[in-house]
Amino acid sequence: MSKLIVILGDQLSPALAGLRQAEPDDLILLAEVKTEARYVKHHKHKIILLFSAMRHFAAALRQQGFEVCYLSYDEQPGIYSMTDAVRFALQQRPFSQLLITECGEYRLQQEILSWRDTFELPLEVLEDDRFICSQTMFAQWATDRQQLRMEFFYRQMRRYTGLLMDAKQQPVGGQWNYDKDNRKACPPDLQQIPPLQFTPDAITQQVMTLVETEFHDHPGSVGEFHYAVTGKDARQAFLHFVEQQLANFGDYQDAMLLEQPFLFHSICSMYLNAGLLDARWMCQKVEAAWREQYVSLNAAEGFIRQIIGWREYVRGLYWLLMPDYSQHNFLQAKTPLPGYYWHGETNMRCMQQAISQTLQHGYAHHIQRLMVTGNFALLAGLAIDEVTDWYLAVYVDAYEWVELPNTLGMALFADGGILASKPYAASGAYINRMSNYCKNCYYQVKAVTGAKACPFNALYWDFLARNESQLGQNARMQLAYKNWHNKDAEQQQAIREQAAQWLIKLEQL
Ligand code: FAD
Ligand code: DLZ
Ligand code: SF4
Repeated sequence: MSKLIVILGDQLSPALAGLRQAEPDDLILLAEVKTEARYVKHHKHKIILLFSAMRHFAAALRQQGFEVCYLSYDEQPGIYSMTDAVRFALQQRPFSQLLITECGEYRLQQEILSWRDTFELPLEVLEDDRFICSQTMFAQWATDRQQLRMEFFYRQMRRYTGLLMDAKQQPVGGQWNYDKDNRKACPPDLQQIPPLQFTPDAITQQVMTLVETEFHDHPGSVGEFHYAVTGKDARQAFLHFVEQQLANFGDYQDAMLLEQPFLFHSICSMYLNAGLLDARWMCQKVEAAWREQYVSLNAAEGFIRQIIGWREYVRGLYWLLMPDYSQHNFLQAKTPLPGYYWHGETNMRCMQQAISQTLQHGYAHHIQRLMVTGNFALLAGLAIDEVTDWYLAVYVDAYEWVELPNTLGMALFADGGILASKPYAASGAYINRMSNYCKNCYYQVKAVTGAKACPFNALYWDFLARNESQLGQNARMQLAYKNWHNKDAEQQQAIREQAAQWLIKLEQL
């Protein structure tokens, strides 16, 4: 008898474990459902990308001769959840087995596991081997370690994949990590080559109309959608990055420039996370670009570290520690999220830039997410659940397995140091060093107190003072605390009063 094979919206990979088991008499199910489309207010571009990519993927499967049951959002009343979609498909004919590949989010995984009781059918959940490190392999790596630092995981992944390794199994160039070369500010006149854009085809246009009607109150605007929706186009976008931007990726990885939303980043997480790109293939292309002397080692290593290091590491951590991980709030952060996170209207130029491009493109690069919006949330003590919901909603690449460790762990230090050895807290000086935002800001980056002082400054010192009982013993915070204690009592009081003012008028900054 045939199998019912379920493919989720972020599993659009021809080599998916579930699809490798597909036989001619099986039925493949893809479903656009309300529970997935509405569990946060996903950015409109995310819904367009996924629904259109799902429809293109289903069409390609049919062309290969597979039988596909595709449930589109507006054509199947009564189907709200993946469970409803499976129930509908099971009514089509008898099946011997229900098959799915591991899903990306704990929330949905619980729903899937409940199918064992809901449906009288054996359920097989296959390992998602699109990730290089399985959940079991990560758990083995984590066993008996006092600290789960990314850098050591990354070295293991370099050995395991052989990427950027020499014949003696040593890192090429003699170092594992060239991060110190990747922190240059970007000259504003350096030529920017934009990421590849795609004109929406008929399928995408249909989805755009649907999203305009059904999701009009979600962030973003339908009209500006130009992302790839097929594996072929996503690969073309990535190769464009390798040819045009990768050479500068390393040097300017942490830089930010006014009105330059993409700089030299790949803009590929949204494709990779949906399954349109393959992580191993991407890393091989980048390694080849270095071996052919097309790009420097710090660029190639910097990129590969993000994929086989950070990306695999946060996924491993997520599955190792969920569901408890989402409950952490080490610094007891509970201030409500100010409205400008949702509309971008603030006098803080850095926040205005990071948020407005996020709302426009569903994209901001890592340093904008970490050191602008994330840093501000950390310093102001914004409520963890509101901040994590915001990050999950506004980015096209957002799925909880990658968003939660990055937000709760890296940006907010809410896990108390499981992911990061110290909080990524910084004053305006850091943003000024890495961008040209401050020159164009209403606030003065060098001032700590006063009506026009940069709010990041007093909030930074106040963050240290406020959290000294939790952070004061952290070895990597000693210099920061020494600087704070070097200030006299009067200075400290003025700074803390200023911070209190900012927190009172947080909505008006
Ligand atoms: P590039 O700068 O070109 O980097 C290349 C690739 O490396 C990315 O496409 C991505 O796949 C991977 N990568 C880089 N850094 C990380 C990281 N820290 N964790 C995981 N993968 C990484 N990334 C997501 O994919 N989804 C999210 O929901 C997400 N939320 C984030 C929230 C916060 C608070 C922070 C600080 C980071 C978050 N990131 C998230 C990580 C990172 O910011 C994005 O992956 C990156 O900005 C995507 O842009 P890009 O494709 O141009 O990346
Ligand atoms: C994000 C998303 C959205 C918006 N819609 C759907 C959908 O309608 N059907 C579907 O199968 N998947 C969707 N997804 C992706 C899922 O939310 C994702 O598979 C899980 O969160 C696990 O990562
Ligand atoms: Fe941001 Fe402060 Fe710089 Fe303004 S001065 S852009 S608020 S860091």
